Amino acid sequence: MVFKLKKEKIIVTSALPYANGNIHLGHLSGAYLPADIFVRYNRLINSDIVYVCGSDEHGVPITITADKENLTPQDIINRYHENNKAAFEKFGMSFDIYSRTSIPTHHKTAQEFFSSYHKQGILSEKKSLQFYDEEAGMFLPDRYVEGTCPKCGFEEARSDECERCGDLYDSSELVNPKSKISGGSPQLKETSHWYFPLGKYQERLEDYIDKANTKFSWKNNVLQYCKGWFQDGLKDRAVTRDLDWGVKVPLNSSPDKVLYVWFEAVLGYISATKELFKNTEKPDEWKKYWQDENTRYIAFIGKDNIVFHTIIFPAMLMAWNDGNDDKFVLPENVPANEFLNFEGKKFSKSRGWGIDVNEFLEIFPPDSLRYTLAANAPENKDTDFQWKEFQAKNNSELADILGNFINRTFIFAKKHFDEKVPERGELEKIDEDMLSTLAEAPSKIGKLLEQYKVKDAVSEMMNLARAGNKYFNDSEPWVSVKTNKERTATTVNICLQTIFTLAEVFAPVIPFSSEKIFKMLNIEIGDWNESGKREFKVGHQLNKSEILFPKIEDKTIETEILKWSNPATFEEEVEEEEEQVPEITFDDFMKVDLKVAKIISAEKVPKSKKLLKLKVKIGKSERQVVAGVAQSYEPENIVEKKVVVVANLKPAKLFGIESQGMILAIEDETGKLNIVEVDDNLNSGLKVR
Ligand code: B3M
Ligand code: ZN
Repeated sequence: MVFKLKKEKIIVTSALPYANGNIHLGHLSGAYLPADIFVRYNRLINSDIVYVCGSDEHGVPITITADKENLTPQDIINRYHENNKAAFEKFGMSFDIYSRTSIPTHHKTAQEFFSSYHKQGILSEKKSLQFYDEEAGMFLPDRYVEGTCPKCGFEEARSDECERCGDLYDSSELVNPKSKISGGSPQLKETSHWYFPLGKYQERLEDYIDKANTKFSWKNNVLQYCKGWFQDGLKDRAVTRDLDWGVKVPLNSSPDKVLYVWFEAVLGYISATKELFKNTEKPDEWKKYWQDENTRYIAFIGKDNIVFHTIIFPAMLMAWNDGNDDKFVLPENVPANEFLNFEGKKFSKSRGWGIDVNEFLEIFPPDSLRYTLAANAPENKDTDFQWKEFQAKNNSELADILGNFINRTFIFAKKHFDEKVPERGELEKIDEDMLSTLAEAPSKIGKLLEQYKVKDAVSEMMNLARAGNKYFNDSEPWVSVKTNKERTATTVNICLQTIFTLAEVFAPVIPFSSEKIFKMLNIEIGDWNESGKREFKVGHQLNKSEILFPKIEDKTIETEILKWSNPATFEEEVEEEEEQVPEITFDDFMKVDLKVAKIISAEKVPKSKKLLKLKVKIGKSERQVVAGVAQSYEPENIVEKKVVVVANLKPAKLFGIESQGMILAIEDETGKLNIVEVDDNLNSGLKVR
């Protein structure tokens, strides 16, 4: 097919997976499949689009995996880069390039950015004390140090924060520090790092997000997340590390330092695009996709990567743009997804709870997985992958609706029309209705895809197949064939047209099957905008049909369930998950004394990010309550609110402050706490039950 490309250009990126483990279904459904569907659709509407991705190959986890296995980091990244590349390919990811951050093009690109900032005088060098592991010969990132909390004695406290009592302290106060890498006792040692002044960009970032949102409607989960960061205030970020694995800091004065992995990983999108064009006739072509103001940049990620793509990367690009003539575009949208869980629990690479994509695709066809994940995409909330549902999506939707419609049409065409497209007779209302449904479907589905509403788009696609089946049933060709063959011809003709349109609109989601359908129809995929209107010539020869979606047997699913649900592999995980909430009796419930209270004063608790010290009035009495809502409310915005308190909770000390009760709040999907508010005309002291 030859398309005339549109003028506007699009660059699409998906998060670069770390090359220290295999990707799992959760990754696919968050940052990869939605992007691939968007890209495939755009190619069909003639967009001039480039889609890049690759492995993120630096960072401490990779060196640790290497040490554990007695291999070099290079061995580790080679293994996982190849595994993941193969998995993506089997799954039908249509990257223009799957690059990697260990290549020279990437190192050079990242160093250029650092050097530009350094030259512009943006970066500052600051000294600090950090734990150094003599045995391992390295400075330890915070999460690799553990010790006893100076406050409460908790033995698994982190280097500057205790998970149990919430205290924040100086690393030098940690008692008995231990290195998680060597097990030895690390010493504090002075080091210096380069800092990027993120705070200075806050205003411009807020303005950028505001404008981008107004124009391109960002997802609410993404906006809320950014708002939280802005509320806390952006701070300087260290962009170098004391490590020997990574992109070297391009300064003679910092020979043993590398760039912080996140700082360079996001630049991997740019280096991947450079690499794509490197050995072509136009090696500078990458610039068109990054530095042309008519280029649209869309970054697909999972929710854990939001800050890096909406705040840090845009700030880095702004800083580059301030000092250089060739200016980069900023993301027009970052449609981050929530998480896909696996049978109710979080996927976890390290704990073996998940499904390896390569292995999965040895047993099941990629399109069945693509369809299931797309229909169940975690667009606005976490969703769950369940084996039984996967089987049902394949058997009752792909096979019974789409496959069955195609199959029965082909059987009729073969038996009664010699495998050729028959001529339509006079159209009846039912035919005209079906034809107009066909004509409308592609633009309706296209609009949804343009708004990143994959789930809704997929449901419209299947609805079109449902409409096809209904048309077939209502037309009763098995009756007309005996009495009025012209009617049968019309029905079969329109059913074949429907299959044609189905193959086109389903192409972004189930590309392998779509290709097979086009082969059966003996025609090529065309321009999406023509789809639903392009008509077969009368007498067009069809090819042999084949079964597109074999059913998945119970037996097969049971085996998989057993294989992936080995309790030993997720025991640890279970502990972390929500416990099964035990039933309580009415009397148990009545023991909780819930009262309406009015907040009369609020202040921040020094040194704590989470706590507010509140005074509340319950009837005539006053109480002090320490509440963990500081990340959701400013003290001045919470005063005067009428709330619900647990009034008979045993007093406890938090950060040394006594708390005499608890305020009810709702934790939303983003972890934000929303206080349960009571209508203002209800008096404080009233009982809640
Ligand atoms: N490698 C984290 C992850 O795999 C990180 C993404 C980088 S995107 C530039 O989730
Ligand atoms: Zn503690």
